Amino acid sequence: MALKNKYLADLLETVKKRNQGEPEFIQAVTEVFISLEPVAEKRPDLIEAGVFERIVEPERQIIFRVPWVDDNGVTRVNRGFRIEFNSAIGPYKGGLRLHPSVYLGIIKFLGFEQIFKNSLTTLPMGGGKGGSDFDPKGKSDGEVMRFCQSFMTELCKHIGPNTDVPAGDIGTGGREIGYMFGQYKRLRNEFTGVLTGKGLTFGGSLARTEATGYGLCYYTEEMLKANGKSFKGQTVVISGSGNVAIYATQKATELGAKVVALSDSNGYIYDENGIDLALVKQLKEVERKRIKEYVNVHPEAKYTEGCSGIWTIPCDIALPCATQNEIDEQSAKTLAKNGCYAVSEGANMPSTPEAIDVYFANNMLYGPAKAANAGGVAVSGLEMSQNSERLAWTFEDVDGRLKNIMKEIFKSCDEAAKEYGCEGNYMAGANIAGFLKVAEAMKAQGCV
Ligand code: NDP
Ligand code: 2IT
Repeated sequence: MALKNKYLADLLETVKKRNQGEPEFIQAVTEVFISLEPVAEKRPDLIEAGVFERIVEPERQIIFRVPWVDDNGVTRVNRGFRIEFNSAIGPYKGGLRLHPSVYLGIIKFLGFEQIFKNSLTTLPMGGGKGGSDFDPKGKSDGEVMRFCQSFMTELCKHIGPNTDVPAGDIGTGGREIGYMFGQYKRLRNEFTGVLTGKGLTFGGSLARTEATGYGLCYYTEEMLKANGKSFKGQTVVISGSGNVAIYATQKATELGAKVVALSDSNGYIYDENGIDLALVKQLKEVERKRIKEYVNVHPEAKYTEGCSGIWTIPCDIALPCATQNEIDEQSAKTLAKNGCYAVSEGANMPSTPEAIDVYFANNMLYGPAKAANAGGVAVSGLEMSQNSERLAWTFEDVDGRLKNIMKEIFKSCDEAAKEYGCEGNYMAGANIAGFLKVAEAMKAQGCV
């Protein structure tokens, strides 16, 4: 799809020139600009206030060296990033990704999307993202700890509970957040809610671990309900087998669905009896093993090498929960051909633009990442509130608030889509609703 609005088309050209070699960032901006065309037509005041130009330029980009010593005494060097993208509605907020594929373009696309996602949660959080090309896979606990301590030694100069509050993402879970929190506290001599996703004994929130996967299912259930459907009795395929995938599997199953497949970057398992989640948790959360080990316990299940084949499994609902661009045009066509009628995104930007076109061409329900996976950062926002009042809420309290937030997010997407003439297009609805709140704040605060 090409941009028709001349102002946005020209601005997109500038963004492309300024951010060469960062295709994921350009992809994210292009999608948002396409959605915002009716807003640009209706709101010349926002163009006059330079909101569009300003929102695509990060407020601050920090890139730093992360030296650490491995178990053999060898010095290793990684690159660290923190993109403080937008603070119009609150302190920068967003996760830290630790994966060898990390470079500036990945962190910028994630930080850009985080602005709109955080706005949709209704909580006061700006957009940010960070990470490193460090690969925690195959590293000892000691190596991971030394990396995290070195990473935080630089990062601590830029973050704070009222400035910038990082959290987890791919490769960054409870272990990594614990090491980073310990180092921040030691360097600053401050016990504050500077990170979210902390352990429950030092300021973490109940239900944060479950939040993204649960929230994805709450959002998806709302979307299904609005279209006369539900998870009950449906066959679901979920990619990934990390934090988001595991708790999406749990909640979808609780809501009456049968989840038949999970994956990792090496391959996927298909278990037509429904995934044995206790086993997956043991393998992935405790033993840090590969998903193929599943078939050692369940020989009736099938393991296939290569992760993209998972989209050839017939299903009613697909929940991509691994990584960006994991569903391409061909996979989307296969899903549609096999009768899949809904795709809802736990991962960030898991569908290529061509795949999204296929969803719309086939009248599939499409839950876009910014809205559908906002439950994780929403509960991070609730963790910040608990840290500020030095209290810990119950699981039921946090989970109840999460459910309400996800319902409200669906409602905002649905209503914005209707108001701007694209009913049923929740991607446009999410981009418009998320953008407008930030844009009003940017306009009100003047040219900063
Ligand atoms: P984890 O590190 O816990 O799990 C990631 C999963 O995705 C693993 O199964 C991993 O397989 C797989 N994966 C990662 N990279 C690739 C790749 N390049 N190709 C194929 N598979 C891959 O991360 P999360 O579950 O936290 O994150 C998953 C997605 O959800 C990401 O897109 C993240 O940005 C998004 N997200 C996470 C939130 C959170 O709160 N954690 C909140 C909102 C979105 P392997 O082990 O082989 O690498
Ligand atoms: O992509 C995301 O929203 C996250 N990785 C969670 C961010 C957070 O601050 O909890």
